[in-house]
Amino acid sequence: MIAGGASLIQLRDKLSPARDFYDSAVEVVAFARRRDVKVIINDRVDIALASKADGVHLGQDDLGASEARKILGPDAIIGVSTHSIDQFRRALELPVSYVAIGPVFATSTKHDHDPVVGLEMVRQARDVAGSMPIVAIGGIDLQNAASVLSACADSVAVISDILSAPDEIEHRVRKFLLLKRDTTNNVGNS
Ligand code: TZP
Ligand code: MG
Repeated sequence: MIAGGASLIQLRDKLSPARDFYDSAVEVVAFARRRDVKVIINDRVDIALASKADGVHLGQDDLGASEARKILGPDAIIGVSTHSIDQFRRALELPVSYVAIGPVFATSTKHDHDPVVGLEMVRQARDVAGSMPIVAIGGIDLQNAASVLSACADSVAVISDILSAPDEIEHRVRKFLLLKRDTTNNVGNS
């Protein structure tokens, strides 16, 4: 992913015991930092702190963003997932660095996910977000990413598309970034 140009990578591990997740985090953070790439840890503020990661990504049932901010400090990247426009609005009041919204499309990566929110909710989120960066997540692939970026998400968070062809991860990440560049140029020109 780094070779393809990713600049912010989330380490997600729902299965490993904490000490194994921590070991992976230490390794990933060291590798990424040497390449000037930021790493955030999914769900776990304790592992983010202990591994000196750049931040944490919080779900609705994880430790709250205010508590995470107190623990990780003012420079940490703290993001929160939201699944409705009400949750999104509430997240805007929190000390977060970005707000994620999803699942935008159907996904099989997260089995307990909330109902699909669709592109319309990404547009609604943009209307209320001000300068808060919006990360769209859930079922985003190279075919539909342009529509998500055109709905004015700032970023897309992608798992299955880039894992669908393990030999092509670098190539696919680069294609996502080209889509982002092209869409941003089009939006800027219109
Ligand atoms: N939260 C909402 S959808 C999702 C998460 C973590 C999974 C996104 O993965 P994929 O494979 O890109 O749909
Ligand atoms: Mg989570």
